[in-house]
Amino acid sequence: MERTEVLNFSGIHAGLVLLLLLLPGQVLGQTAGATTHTIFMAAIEIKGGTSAEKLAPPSVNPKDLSKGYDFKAPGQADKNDPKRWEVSSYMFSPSSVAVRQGDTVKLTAFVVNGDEHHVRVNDPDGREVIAETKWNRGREYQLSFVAKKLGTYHLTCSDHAPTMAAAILVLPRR
Ligand SMILES: [Cu+2]
Repeated sequence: MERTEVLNFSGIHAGLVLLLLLLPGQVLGQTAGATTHTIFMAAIEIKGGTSAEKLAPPSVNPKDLSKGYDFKAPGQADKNDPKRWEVSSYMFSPSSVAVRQGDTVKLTAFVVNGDEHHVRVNDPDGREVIAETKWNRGREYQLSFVAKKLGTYHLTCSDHAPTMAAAILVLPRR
């Protein structure tokens, strides 16, 4: 009987200790300070192609839709296969990431495709240019900023606009 009471007391005690240990963690989780997000991004080019025998080339030249698209008509794509046509598109991968307001975005970008990309990062209301620089193939670049404003920070490449772009979505802190 006495032993059971001791056990019960210990059980309550252990529960209290556990609660005290967990509570600050939960409170901290809700009001935690800003963190740093290390994001690895690559500038890439995706390609596709087929034969005009299988599918007619597009009636609208993809180059007219975006500077980031390329189109090689039958005869241009492959001299040994005059019916082949090809398309390609430059992009950032990943093309969207989410952080919370006040967090630091530490972007590391590696250029796999394209010799040159003139990139720019704009804040959500377009008032502030966070960065404006040139990225070359085979090089890795670092870009760091604090996501002060809610909304979407835009990373764009003027050489392959408007489709070579990435969005850094800034959510409110909980
Ligand atoms: Cu580009």
